[in-house]
Amino acid sequence: MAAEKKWTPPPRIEELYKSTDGNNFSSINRPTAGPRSDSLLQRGSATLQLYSLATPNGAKVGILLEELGVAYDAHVVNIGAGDQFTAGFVGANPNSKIPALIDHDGPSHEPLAIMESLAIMLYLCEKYPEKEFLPTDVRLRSECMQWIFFQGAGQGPMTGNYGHFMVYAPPNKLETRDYGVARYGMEVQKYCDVLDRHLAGYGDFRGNAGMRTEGARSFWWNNYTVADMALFPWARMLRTKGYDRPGQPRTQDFLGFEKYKHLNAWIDRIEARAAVQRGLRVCAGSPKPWLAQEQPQTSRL
Ligand SMILES: N[C@@H](CCC(=O)N[C@@H](CS)C(=O)NCC(=O)O)C(=O)O
Repeated sequence: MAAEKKWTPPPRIEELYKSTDGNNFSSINRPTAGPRSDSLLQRGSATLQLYSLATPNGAKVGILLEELGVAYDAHVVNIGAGDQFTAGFVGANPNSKIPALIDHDGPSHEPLAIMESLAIMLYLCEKYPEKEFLPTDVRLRSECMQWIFFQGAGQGPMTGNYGHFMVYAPPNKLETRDYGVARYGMEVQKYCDVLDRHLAGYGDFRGNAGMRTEGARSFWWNNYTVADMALFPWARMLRTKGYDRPGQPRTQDFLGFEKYKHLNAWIDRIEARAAVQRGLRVCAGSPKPWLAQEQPQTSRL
């Protein structure tokens, strides 16, 4: 029997870069940070300036701003065209990823730039506490923060990586795609099950794992909070057409998304909110923004 070929990495990772050719983002991906052009950010008249795109990470902030009903200007950052690498955007987010927010009336009335969608959301919830989207009670706040971290460290990246291997990875990398889709798709199913079980009423945050202690929850704690707004866009992504491509099964069928009954009902409830519908359209520069070639637009909301 022939010995199985062993994978041996080259001495340095740079020798492998070529093998990423053909993925949708390979032309803009680099291992270094910093600006690639001198362009500065556009600025509107509101104190809050949002630089974003209608992806799930962008939608989180768009939804919260609409739910808060505060004034802001929203600027489309076309990540397919490399707008995230301008000097202006890098000044707001050294990691060159949407969304970024600049509050020109930040602490001590000084401008404050914020990167990371969840950090932006927590900042806005604290700046505008009237709607009580971030619980102040210590127990509820801790529960809320756990789900916020769960979202940012797990649900979002895992779903994004699943999407990468499902639709953006090079079409000829068959084994790599199978592996990536299986690995991240299984994780995504697990995350969906965690969410579904929470909404079904399992878990009481007193350590009674698996015990169904309450009835089904309408929102994350029956009250609608920042955790709902954070978790919603990536969960919804799996039942929209975002990862559907001709000749491939629909992602919702592929992952068996209909079996997450409580999760689906929760998505329906959130989708029904007018502010959420508006939030999903914030910075929607094109139906497939990552493929768009047009110049950035500025929209006054
Ligand atoms: N953890 C970040 C992730 C942001 C993120 O991944 N943004 C993507 C679009 S959804 C992006 O800007 N990608 C462009 C790039 O990586 O060059 C957040 O939640 O803000």
